[in-house]
Amino acid sequence: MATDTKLGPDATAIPASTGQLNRDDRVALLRFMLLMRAIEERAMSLYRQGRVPGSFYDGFGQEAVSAGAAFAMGPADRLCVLHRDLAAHLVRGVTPVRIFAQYMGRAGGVTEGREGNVHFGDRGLGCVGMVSMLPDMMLVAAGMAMAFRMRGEARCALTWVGDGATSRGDFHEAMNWSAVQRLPVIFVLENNQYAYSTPLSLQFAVDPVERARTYGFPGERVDGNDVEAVFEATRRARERALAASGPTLIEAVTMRMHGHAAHDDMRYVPPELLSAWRERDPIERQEKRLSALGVDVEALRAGVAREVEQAAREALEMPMPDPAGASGGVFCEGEAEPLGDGQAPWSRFAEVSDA
Ligand SMILES: Cc1ncc(C[n+]2csc(CCOP(=O)(O)OP(=O)(O)O)c2C)c(N)n1
Ligand SMILES: [Mg+2]
Repeated sequence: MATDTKLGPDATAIPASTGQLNRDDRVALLRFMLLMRAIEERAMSLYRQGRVPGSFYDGFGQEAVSAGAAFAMGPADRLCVLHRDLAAHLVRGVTPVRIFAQYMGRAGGVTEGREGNVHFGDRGLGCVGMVSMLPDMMLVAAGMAMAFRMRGEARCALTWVGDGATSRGDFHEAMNWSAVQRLPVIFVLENNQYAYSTPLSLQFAVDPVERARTYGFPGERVDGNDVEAVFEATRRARERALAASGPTLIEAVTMRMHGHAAHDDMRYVPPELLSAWRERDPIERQEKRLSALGVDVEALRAGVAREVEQAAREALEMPMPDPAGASGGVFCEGEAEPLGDGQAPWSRFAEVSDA
């Protein structure tokens, strides 16, 4: 992964834009974004054919936010992945075929057919399935971070949160509690200019980075369409978290280039706004960077297209789940993890607050 990587033979040709990413990492970031886009485009056509039930949500134009942030996290960290963050699942190792199977409600999907939408996460790969109520994943992430601290583990939790969700009460509770407890948690605010049809101007009067500061921890705004910038900001936030310096809010500024979901024609978005953002497409930007380094971007694209088509075909061949297994995987089977050192939780909280 991205940390502690060895520089490859062409390292001298790589501009020192990040200091942390080698050539392979940078290609990997592009590949995850290409995969996300190709999977979502194919899944959208499956939705239109009636093969994906319910609705369909995508993150077209926002690929850098999930790819860059997830890439900066370590294997033991935990990620709460939202509805426009498909690349995060891919970075953690969920295969495209499992994702197609998930959308189509097949037995081979991540939830084994119990859910046919975006509320999924493979815990074995460090992803927690999305709670639909927004932004409750912030509280889940804060809770996990608190558990890591109580057990004395060097791990942190990250969640994405939409701009619209920042106006909910739970957002403020999560921000405040994380600050007071100096939790090892990272909030990546995916500012895509809209919450359904509500524009930013109707959402908040104080900018989100300022809000973080007023709660007592740093907020950093980054270009959310620059995958390497998102990676860098997340890497720094993770270092803070692991150094027991507490939470960070990263505001990744981007644009929702499609409707809220497949049913939404987004007539309420001014066309000139969309065309301005089209010029800043995160994939094209990373492709330009890598082409300048001699990477064969066309070959990469073609490989991704083949892989995605193959995955879609395989998923279409998969059976539907056995209804008899519907209630499986709902409750914890096996023992819960112990706290670790036998200390009463509240004494540990007191220590943290005094630190
Ligand atoms: C508490 C709550 N209210 C309403 C919804 C329905 N809903 C799902 S996504 C969404 C828009 C959220 O906007 P934002 O937070 O900006 O995220 P985006 O969809 O733009 O990524 C809404 C209203 C919900 N999931 N949870
Ligand atoms: Mg939004």
